[in-house]
Amino acid sequence: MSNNDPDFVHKIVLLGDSGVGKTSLVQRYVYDSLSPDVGRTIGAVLHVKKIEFNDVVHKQVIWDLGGQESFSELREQYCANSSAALFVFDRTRLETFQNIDEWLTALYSSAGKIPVIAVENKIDLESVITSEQIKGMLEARELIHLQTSAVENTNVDSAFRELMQIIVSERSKKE
Ligand SMILES: Nc1nc2c(ncn2[C@@H]2O[C@H](COP(=O)(O)OP(=O)(O)OP(=O)(O)O)[C@@H](O)[C@H]2O)c(=O)[nH]1
Ligand SMILES: [Mg+2]
Repeated sequence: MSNNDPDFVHKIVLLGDSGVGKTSLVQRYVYDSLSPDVGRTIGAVLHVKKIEFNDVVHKQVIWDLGGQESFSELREQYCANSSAALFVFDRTRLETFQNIDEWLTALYSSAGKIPVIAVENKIDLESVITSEQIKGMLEARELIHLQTSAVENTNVDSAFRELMQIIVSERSKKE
């Protein structure tokens, strides 16, 4: 196997309401760029990134789902066979956080109870959600919480790396 052939392939899915910044986070992470006018994602878009992690090459197949309600029937199909997910919410819109169970239900019903990181995006802007609200909701659902800004490129790589770390440790538990 050449150095560039992946040893492992993981499907990662990005979930969350329309406009929370899923596409912006993926653009940052995969292409190291940001276009302010990406537009709403229609259906879902697939991206691929290879990363080296603990001296092993991992291929991340990243599904960026369109958050609009009209795509809700497709969600479960897109979530099938995922290894892990990022649930993204926008700290300037409370409802994007309150809709968490709608997203988790769709995810878990098709992929099983896979690891999820809750990503509080747009930390370059003022928040309307209290840290108590976030803590309460996420602790009850046993989700890790990370804060990102796709615009300022804060923590974006770390979010995907942390997810890889979880995937790898879950895999080793099963072996
Ligand atoms: N200030 C700020 N704006 C952001 C950030 N991330 C994304 N945005 C902006 O939020 C808007 C929506 O971002 P998208 O990445 O298209 O959101 P999405 O979640 O992919 O939306 P759908 O494809 O409709 O589900 C865009 O105008 C982005 O530039 C951020 O971290 N900070
Ligand atoms: Mg999008």
